[in-house]
Amino acid sequence: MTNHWVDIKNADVILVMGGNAAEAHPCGFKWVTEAKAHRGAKLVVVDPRFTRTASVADYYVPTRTGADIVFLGGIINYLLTNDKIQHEYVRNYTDMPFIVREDFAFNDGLFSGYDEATGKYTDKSSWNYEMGDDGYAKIDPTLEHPRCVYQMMKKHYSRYTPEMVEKACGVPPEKFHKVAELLASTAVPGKAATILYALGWTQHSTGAETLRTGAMVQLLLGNMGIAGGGMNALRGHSNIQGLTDLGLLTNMLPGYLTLPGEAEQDWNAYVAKRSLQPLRPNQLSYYSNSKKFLVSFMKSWWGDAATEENNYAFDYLPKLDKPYDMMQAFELMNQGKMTGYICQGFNILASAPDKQKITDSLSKLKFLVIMDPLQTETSEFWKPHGDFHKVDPTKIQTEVFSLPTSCFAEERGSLVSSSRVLQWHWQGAEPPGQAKSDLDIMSGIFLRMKKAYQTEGGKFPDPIVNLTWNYATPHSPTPEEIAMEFNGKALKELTDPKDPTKVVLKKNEQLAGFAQLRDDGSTACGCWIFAGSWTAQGNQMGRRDNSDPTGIGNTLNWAWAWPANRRVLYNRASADTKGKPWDPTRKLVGWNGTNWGGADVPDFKADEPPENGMGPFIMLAEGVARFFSRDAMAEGPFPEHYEPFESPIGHNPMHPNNPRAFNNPAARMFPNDRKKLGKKEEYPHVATSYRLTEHFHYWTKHARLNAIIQPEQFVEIGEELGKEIGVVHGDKVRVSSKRGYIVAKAVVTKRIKALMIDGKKTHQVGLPINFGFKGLTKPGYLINTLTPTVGDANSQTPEFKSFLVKVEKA
Ligand SMILES: Nc1nc2c(c(=O)[nH]1)N[C@H]1C(S)=C(S)[C@@H](COP(=O)(O)OP(=O)(O)OC[C@H]3O[C@@H](n4cnc5c(=O)[nH]c(N)nc54)[C@H](O)[C@@H]3O)O[C@H]1N2
Ligand SMILES: Nc1nc2c(c(=O)[nH]1)N[C@H]1C(S)=C(S)[C@@H](COP(=O)(O)OP(=O)(O)OC[C@H]3O[C@@H](n4cnc5c(=O)[nH]c(N)nc54)[C@H](O)[C@@H]3O)O[C@H]1N2
Ligand SMILES: [Mo]
Repeated sequence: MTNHWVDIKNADVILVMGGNAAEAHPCGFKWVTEAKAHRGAKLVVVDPRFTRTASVADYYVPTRTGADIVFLGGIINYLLTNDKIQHEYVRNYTDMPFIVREDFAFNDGLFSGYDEATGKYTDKSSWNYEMGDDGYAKIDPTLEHPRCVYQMMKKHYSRYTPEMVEKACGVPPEKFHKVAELLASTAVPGKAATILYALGWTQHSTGAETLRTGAMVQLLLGNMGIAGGGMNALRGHSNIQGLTDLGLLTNMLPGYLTLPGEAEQDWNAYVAKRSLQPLRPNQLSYYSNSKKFLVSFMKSWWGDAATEENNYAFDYLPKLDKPYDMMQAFELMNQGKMTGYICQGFNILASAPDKQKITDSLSKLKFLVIMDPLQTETSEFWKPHGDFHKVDPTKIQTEVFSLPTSCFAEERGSLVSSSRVLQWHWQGAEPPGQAKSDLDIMSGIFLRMKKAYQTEGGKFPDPIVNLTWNYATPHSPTPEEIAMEFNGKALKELTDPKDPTKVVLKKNEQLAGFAQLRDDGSTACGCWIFAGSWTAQGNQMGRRDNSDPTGIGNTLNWAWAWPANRRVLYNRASADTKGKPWDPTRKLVGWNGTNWGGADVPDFKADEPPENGMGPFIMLAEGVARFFSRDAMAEGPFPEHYEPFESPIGHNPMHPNNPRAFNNPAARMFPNDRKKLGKKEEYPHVATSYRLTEHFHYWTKHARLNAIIQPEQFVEIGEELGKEIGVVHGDKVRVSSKRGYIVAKAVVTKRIKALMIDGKKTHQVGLPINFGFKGLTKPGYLINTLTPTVGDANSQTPEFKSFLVKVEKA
């Protein structure tokens, strides 16, 4: 979240689109209720299904899954055409005045740089601004230049008309206009809208661009960086925010630093590429400090073995030939190129797309390690479970090792919430039987690996044998030791660069924050954005003072938020160019003549006078927010609609005559998976998948009470579809896709209505994900038997929310 849970209470308009917060985030959803009750906020829900969130909405709009860029692009068009934008904000705080290169082009769904032969973008050089001789990007403050971002954006989104929204989404113009007007009411300073989203936006081949389109709407309205505003990703597992923060994605390092690619063998070039220099005069471009973050991270991992002479052990970092996301891993496994797989807290047979592919792939391994408190579908992938899971164990040689782990409530440590708040928790119970914590198991594996490398050698033992491991009990590090390591410390006495007589930190003293990081190897820090979470004053994550002097809900002494305990990102943008809050009743920060301050930690240089013209988006080289994302995204600088890989239309309604622009040209798709895509003629119904509030994925079905309240798999279909196929409530239906079929009970409901898509009546089908063949619920099929292996172009998130099926009476 750019903002945080409690801050939702400050919103005047709340758009829940691409998520179902009342059921998937019931605790956080109370802040929506607060905003409605105490501010009279309006809640708008746009979802293919009438959910429990929709049931308390002021306005609900059913839409087709996989077409939200058309809807949001329509909103952008509406705001620009009707001039419902916050002028002073967009002029000063966004890239609207920037001039785009002359060779940048967009033609019938494809951007310049597209290579006809490969069907890919091979040259992104034109996706950039025009640069001046002074080394800065050119701008036109009058916004009249035909190639300034404002004019380019107006042109790009002029095609996103209410008629197109109706055609692609099945949303009639009057409903669309109602949503547009409600959002537009917040274009004035002093009004705020927030957007809450989750998987209904991310789990598409165009997921990341959908979020960007939402962010563009928020920027036009001046809703970024203000109380009650923002782009708020409601995250999943209790610590999934912590997972990304710590860089546990295969191409990442802690703190959103990125691993080098294969071509990046040169340390200085690698650092330079990540140390973005300002694109406009007087801008901060905070990533120009990247070397401090990187060197301190490598000192944390490799200690004395990381020296200036060996580029702080840069050679130890893997150089990626490609991202090794889950789909890539299973593709390689499927090709027989992988020997072993460690599945830690991951029930992949249940949770990944195309169960058959996962089964075939796991069957080709030599060994599979399961670290889980439970016996899962994955740990038993080799065992037949009737019609639900057909395998022949005599043909599977994979050896499965089950290492029972404890569960979060049986350990202490920190969890990072969607609000970016690191909150310490304490152990509630002892783990049962032989269960060990993940920390102990991983340490055991590491120490044995290290010993093997030390005694037997190997191709490149250095990164393993030189890894820092200074824990009091090496086979059982404490969560406190790990947390202190992430915060970081001084490796020698540090003095103030401006006044060498002044000692900033003593040797081995914990860092107070990332501003103290050095690029000369004198600081160590496991995750730069966590610096400040465990200081010389102790564990900041364990703080429990909920006082809130301004009433805005920031509670700066409750636990600790990254970065720098800041609760609302980009909060400099909550004040005008002179530093006066747009809305004094919801002041976050303001300029008092000598510094910035208020109810939040300023996201800005605290003593930077407003007249110097520094932009509020200090993490970007522009200093301002981007509508034009340059080459940051895989499929182009402006979000464009592409159809899901299985589409009920069969072409892109925005580019009916260009088959190349049917689907996202940059999406993750392997050739063998392409053969397993279905067509609308055979699979006429649009399916989406979602979770039930009564279960958490695939594990609460092992708990009796949860199994009692939601005992078995069902399929949600609309009344009209029920009639068409002769199915009444409680009948069994067979749902098939090109990948397989499931059989389950039908819930025939008014909650899903047929929509008119491209002039044709189209039925949508809802598939709850929480069931399977292990646990106390009625044994059944895994719904990922049906889903295709297609991934988003930037995040590689699977297209779980939009695919084609056929529903029949079983
Ligand atoms: N009780 C419970 N809570 C959970 C979980 C759980 O299993 N159980 N899981 C957690 C996890 S890991 C996650 S990631 C989050 C997920 O949180 P959510 O994303 O809120 O959960 P989903 O149920 O997947 O809901 C997605 C919603 O998006 C809608 N949708 C589908 N396609 C589209 C589309 O194209 N456009 C729009 N506008 N809407 C669409 C669906 O109909 C559905 O209502 O929930 C977390 N919370
Ligand atoms: N079709 C479809 N598929 C989906 C989704 C969808 O919306 N539609 N949603 C996707 C999403 S967002 C998610 S997050 C995934 C979820 O997919 P998974 O993460 O695979 O599902 P979980 O059941 O949450 O699995 C977590 C496992 O961790 C174990 N566990 C719990 N605590 C601990 C611990 O402390 N240590 C260890 N080692 N294990 C522990 C649990 O017992 C459980 O077996 O599913 C994805 N799959
Ligand atoms: Mo998730």
